[in-house]
Amino acid sequence: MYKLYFAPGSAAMAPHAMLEEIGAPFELIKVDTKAGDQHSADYLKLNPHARVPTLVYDGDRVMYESTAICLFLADRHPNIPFMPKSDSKDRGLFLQWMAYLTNTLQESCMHWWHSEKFVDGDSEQAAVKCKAEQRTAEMFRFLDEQLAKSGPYLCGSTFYVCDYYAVMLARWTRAMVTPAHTTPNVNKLIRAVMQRPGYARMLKAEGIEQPV
Ligand SMILES: N[C@@H](CCC(=O)N[C@@H](CS)C(=O)NCC(=O)O)C(=O)O
Repeated sequence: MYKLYFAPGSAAMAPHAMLEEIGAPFELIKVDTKAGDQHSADYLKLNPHARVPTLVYDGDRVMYESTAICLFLADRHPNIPFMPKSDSKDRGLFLQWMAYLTNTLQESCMHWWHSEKFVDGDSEQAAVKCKAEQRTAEMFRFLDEQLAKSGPYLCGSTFYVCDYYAVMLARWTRAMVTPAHTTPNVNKLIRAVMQRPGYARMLKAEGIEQPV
């Protein structure tokens, strides 16, 4: 039995979609981040950074960081090929995308969503947000070109969990000037990923929609 602490539309989307697909029993525990529940004493014992997602597994084992949870679940449930095997030709590219998505693209989105965490002052925050919006759009344009050359998935013809991760981040751009779903090949990727039962069930369970 897994327990996934999540907030709707958060970085929990990708591991949540995996759990929906894996079929192992899991419990979803909603953390009301708008109300500040991530700062409660009980939650901080699980995740001292006051963020979601957090995964509890094997009774009392705890881990956080969305990408790490995705890789962990992919390792544990090889019945669904969420990640290429270590000797697969796709392995290097897959790891590249997981790292790029989490530490570059996700971070750029975070600057847009939470400019107040990076600088003080209204005009400074507006400047950070403006730059983050440009950088995020550039990165999605780059991904779009990659997909045009060697899609429909990030590693070519095979879906892996990096595609869940990219589509989760695409949703985070929905209120930006150039949302990711308006680039044609990212749009195709979103549509393909939404056909997967896990992603569709995750959207429903979280009560959110994915713009296409
Ligand atoms: N690097 C972390 C980032 C997690 C993160 O920032 N989660 C956001 C929601 S997407 C959160 O919990 N925000 C609450 C807050 O900042 O107070 C991960 O990928 O798991």
